[in-house]
Amino acid sequence: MNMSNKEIAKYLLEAESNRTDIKRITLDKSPNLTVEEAYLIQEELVNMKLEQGHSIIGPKMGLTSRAKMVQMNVEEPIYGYIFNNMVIQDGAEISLSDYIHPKVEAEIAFILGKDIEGPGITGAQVLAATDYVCGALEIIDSRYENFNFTLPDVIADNASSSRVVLGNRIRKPEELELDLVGTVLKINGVMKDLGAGAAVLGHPANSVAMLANMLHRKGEKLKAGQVILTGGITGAVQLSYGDHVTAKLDGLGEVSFSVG
Ligand code: 0L1
Ligand code: MG
Repeated sequence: MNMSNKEIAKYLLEAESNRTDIKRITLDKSPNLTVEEAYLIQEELVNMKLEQGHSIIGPKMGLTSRAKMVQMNVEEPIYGYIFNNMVIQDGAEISLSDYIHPKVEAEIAFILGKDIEGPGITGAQVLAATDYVCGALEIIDSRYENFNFTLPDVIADNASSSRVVLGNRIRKPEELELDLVGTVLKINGVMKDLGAGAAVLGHPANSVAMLANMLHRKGEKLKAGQVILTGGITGAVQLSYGDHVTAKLDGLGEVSFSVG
């Protein structure tokens, strides 16, 4: 079945708003989908969300850990977009019925003070352009059955983006060694995973640099004021009814939410 990029984007958006999972689009709808074409579908999806009146908080990076890159057999992470209606207050309760099969991962977010335009951006340039960093919990919720996708599928699906909880403790990036930020993810007091900032491409600033360089390929840049999720320090853990999720990040405090 041949569907246009717009039709596929609409199909993905409907799955998101109806909270129903779908078969990956490379199974039958677009078997030969390339990474480049997948980003065009993502662009349609982003434009549709903008037309619905939502605004972009910032792009995010995904598949930044070595483990996820090996699992997906890719050399390069991917990006997607976080919108204003995806932001959850620290400590809030979410309803499991608003999701398909959500997972959570702990991350570091960057809040930019200056625009960053590739190519050739380095982590040091990113740090100089960053006003603040904070801890974050990202909820990912692939629209595909059983999180079963290929790289182009997940790119088209806005990199599984669903929600984000930003921590209240904001710090200047120079106050911390971000690669050494120890992170513990707990559910109901039980440790589910742990890591350090270096799990994200060696240093979370490298993730933002890579994002700026990737966006340059389509003539875009990172903008002052944007909040950038740099990628999971921990693995992604499945959420269930009654879960109380906390991430503790050294120097960045605690971020939490509950699942009702
Ligand atoms: O934020 C992420 O790393 C998610 C990227 C997409 C892969 C997934 O859904 O696990
Ligand atoms: Mg993530």
